[in-house]
Amino acid sequence: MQHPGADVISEAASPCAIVRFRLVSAEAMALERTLSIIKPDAVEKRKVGAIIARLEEEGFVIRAMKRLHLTRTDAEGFYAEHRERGFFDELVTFMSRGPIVVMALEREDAVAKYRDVIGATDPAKAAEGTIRKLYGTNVGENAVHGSDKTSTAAREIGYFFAGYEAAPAPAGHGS
Ligand code: RTP
Ligand code: MG
Repeated sequence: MQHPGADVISEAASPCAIVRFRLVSAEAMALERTLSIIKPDAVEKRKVGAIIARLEEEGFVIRAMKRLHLTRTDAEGFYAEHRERGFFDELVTFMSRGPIVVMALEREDAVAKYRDVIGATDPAKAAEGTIRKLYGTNVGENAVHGSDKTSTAAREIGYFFAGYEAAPAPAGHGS
């Protein structure tokens, strides 16, 4: 499809038109961020490299990344929204049993696209070829976490990364 700013640039006779083209271009390429966690089961299975390779192939840029081992309290804080759910104790026990890898990922439509790539919560119900289908173990131990909306993503990225660690890339450094 022709870029929405292309007509403007082809007719561009003035600096104003070029500025307008740049604005349209930035709008069309609105980037989003999402928080990814490679969970303890996938780290134990040594699938970190395979999962990161897949995410890069899907167009995600890693803006920040670290490996860490959550305490039970850390896991309870991260998943606080699930505190009343029957699986909460099982979830925080699992998430704190071994190292995880957390990443702030960026691409267009990152939150929805990432959830497409990981598949349904239960690996048995996830679509063929999704990360949870390929590497998940069961509904509790499902290889990866993903933010469920952009506001959640901002909070979750802030849970693991200081502002300077996940700072926006300078203009022209999109990868
Ligand atoms: P996540 O937050 O980890 O990306 O997963 P999700 O949105 O697909 O699913 P959510 O409902 O937010 O559940 C969070 C995590 O809790 C564990 N879980 N266990 N035993 C169970 O029935 C059960 N249900 C959920 C999973 O680890 C799930 O990813
Ligand atoms: Mg969730």
